[in-house]
Amino acid sequence: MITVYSDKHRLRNSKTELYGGQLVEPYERPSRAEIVLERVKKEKLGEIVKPRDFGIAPVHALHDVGFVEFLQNAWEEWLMTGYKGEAIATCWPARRMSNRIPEFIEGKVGYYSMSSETSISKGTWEAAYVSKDVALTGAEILLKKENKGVFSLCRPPGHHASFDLFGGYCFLNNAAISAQWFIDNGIDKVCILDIDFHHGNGTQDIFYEREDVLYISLHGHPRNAFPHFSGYEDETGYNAGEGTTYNWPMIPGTQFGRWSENLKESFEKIKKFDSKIIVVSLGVDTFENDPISFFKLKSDNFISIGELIAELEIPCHFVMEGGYDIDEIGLNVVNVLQGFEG
Ligand code: SP5
Ligand code: ZN
Repeated sequence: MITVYSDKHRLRNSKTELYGGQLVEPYERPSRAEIVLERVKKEKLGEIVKPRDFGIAPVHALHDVGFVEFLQNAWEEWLMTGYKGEAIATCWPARRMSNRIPEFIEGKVGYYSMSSETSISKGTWEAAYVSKDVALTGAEILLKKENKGVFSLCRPPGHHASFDLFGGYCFLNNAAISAQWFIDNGIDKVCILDIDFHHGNGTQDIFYEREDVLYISLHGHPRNAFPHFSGYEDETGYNAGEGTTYNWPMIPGTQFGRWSENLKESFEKIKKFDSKIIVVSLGVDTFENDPISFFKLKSDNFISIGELIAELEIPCHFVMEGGYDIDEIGLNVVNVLQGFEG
């Protein structure tokens, strides 16, 4: 399987994450991608290719122009205030408040974010920009070369990023941008299968009213898990998109038995929808040792996940999302890909 990778992900190297009331070293750190890449090489998964520049148009196809401009300028604007730390949101348009866009950067950071653990720092935009090129290059390879599967080693991740919101370590929604690219290149229906531990609120939101993109997510129940305000079972789509969103929230301690039952059930939805391509939002934070999550999947289970997905016999674009146990992230990710290849 071809892996798309750029070392420009290192430009996303924020020093702070707001976690449990402290500023800690971010869980979403550069070594994550390095270790996955090492494993890809060690296991001789296949060729490693660099992304090409697809420009900004595919970003504007799904994200708000003002939001994109904000991401581009946020760090410079934050520096100009004289603040000593990284850009962290502290104030939001919460219930019954005004939705007008503020002028001052502190207000804009709140306006354009869905959570505050994710700091914006120097290089964040540049890395996010290349991450979407990694996803788009992977999409192009899958379509043009008629591969059965391609792996886009995106970093930073994307599935929490919505039309005009960043957060959850995400800035641009790589999986969504890739799905839209498939649609724009002649694939009339695309399924996004999100197996990251967290609900992909951004992806769901972007396609919530669309009938051409099926969004399916297996994740920690929002009662207990981030992003807390999205991912309930009764979120099923709206208007034309009614019935094209499926959520499988699961309780703390969930093991592979229950998890894989839900995966198999989601396959029935995928078969019915009959899409020609699946974008897999591939997070391995479902792993038992993940430091911020609460499922109990074991490393071998990730092989089974790949094998199960392969049974669908639909070309898959694997897009890297979360996974924070640095020691085993390479093993777990490549297990999925090798399981898929059989
Ligand atoms: C892409 C992705 O996986 N993003 C995840 C962002 C999670 N951010 C908030 C984490 C809060 C974790 N609280 C965990 C409590 C564990 N004891
Ligand atoms: Zn996650």
